[in-house]
Formats: sequence, structure tokens, C-alpha cells
Amino acid sequence: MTELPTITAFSWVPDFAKGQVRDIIARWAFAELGLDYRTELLNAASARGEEYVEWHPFDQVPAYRDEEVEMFESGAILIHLGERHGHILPQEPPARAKVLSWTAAILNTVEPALRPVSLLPLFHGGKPWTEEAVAALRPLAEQRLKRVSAALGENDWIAGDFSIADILLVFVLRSFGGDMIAAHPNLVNYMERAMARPAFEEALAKHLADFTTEPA
Ligand SMILES: N[C@@H](CCC(=O)N[C@@H](CS)C(=O)NCC(=O)O)C(=O)O
Repeated sequence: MTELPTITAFSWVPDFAKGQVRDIIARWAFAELGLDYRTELLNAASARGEEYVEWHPFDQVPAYRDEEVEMFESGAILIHLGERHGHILPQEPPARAKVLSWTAAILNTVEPALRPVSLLPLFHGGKPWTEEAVAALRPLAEQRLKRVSAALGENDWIAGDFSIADILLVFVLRSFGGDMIAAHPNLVNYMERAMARPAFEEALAKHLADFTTEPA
């Protein structure tokens, strides 16, 4: 019997991080594809060890393996799953190029502009420089959101049919949250539409079910 593909995830995270850890990205893809997987749960409270670093050089989750490949990085895992199983990554070159362009843009252009604005108050709240730093970073985040909102327009999904680009974009927007997204009703509707998908609900439920109540 062939072994199920494996995703790594954490066995515990603080409450604010539940639903936000990036294994959910891979889980969502599996759910969209109707495929099963197993999880290898790691301790978030300490370094994972040399053996794991050979698999994931940055000692993070998710890492992924199946009977053929071993890899890391949520975006790369999505591309692999799409290439292997289709449907969330179109085969026809023009449609595929659009999805891959958006996949790279979400990870390289959108997320880096948004993340510091939400993470600085979370991890450095109350420090004398936080407010000023966030104020300085907000205009770029606003500009990126405006561009994403304009590109989405009244379409259901960001790059044609629902794809790996939507999994990533919704993950990034959910993690960011807040008033800046509320300023774009089409992004709010987009997120609601994506999160109403049974596959998202399944991925979130499985992600949450894997957490124990106490750190290891
Ligand atoms: N670019 C990576 C980021 C992975 C990442 O940031 N993982 C976090 C959880 S969401 C993690 O493992 N953090 C623990 C650490 O960095 O030690 C990806 O998308 O897979």
C-alpha cells in the first residue's frame, strides 16, 4: 500500500495563531482536490532538530513529502499539487501563466507589503517606534490592496477559475485582516466567497483539530 502524502504542521500554537499557520494552505489544496494526506506534527516551542532542517532548511512548516518528492515552501507545494493533480493549476499555457504570475506576485509583491503592518503591532506593540513604523509602511500596503482590488474587479477569482492563487491570496488577506481590507468591498466579498467553500471549511477544521491544548 502506498503511503499518504505528508504535510508538517505544529501540534500547538498560541490562540492568535490558530487558523493562521501555513499548513492550512496545503490542507486547503488537498481538500479542493478531494485527496487525503497525513500530518506530521512538530513542536512549535523549540527548534525541530537537524533531521528536520535537512527537509526544511528554515525549520518551518509546512514541509511536504510524497512517494516521489520532498519539498518545503507553501507556494511550491501548491504548484506541485496543481501540476500533479490538475484543476487548481490550469494546464493551458495562457491560463497557467496567469495563475503562476499571481502566485508569485501574492508571495513576493503583496504579502511582504502587508505582513509588517499586521505583525509589528502584534509582536512589538507598545514599543516607542512601532506606531511610527506602521504609519510609514501603511501607504505601500494600501497601494498593494488597491491594485489587488482593481485586478479582481467583479470577478469571482483572481486569475480565472478558482486556483492556487486564490488559496494564497485568501490566506494572505485573512492573516492581514482589518480596516484596510474593509475599504474594498469586492475583497471582503471575495474572502467570504472563498471561505464558504467546503474545501476551506474542511481544511480549517482539520488544521484546528490537530492542535493540542497545551504546548509540548
Ligand atoms: N515562506 C514560508 C513561510 C513558512 C512560515 O513562516 N512558517 C511559520 C508558520 S506559519 C513557521 O514555521 N514558523 C516557525 C519558525 O519560523 O520558527 C511558506 O510559505 O511556507
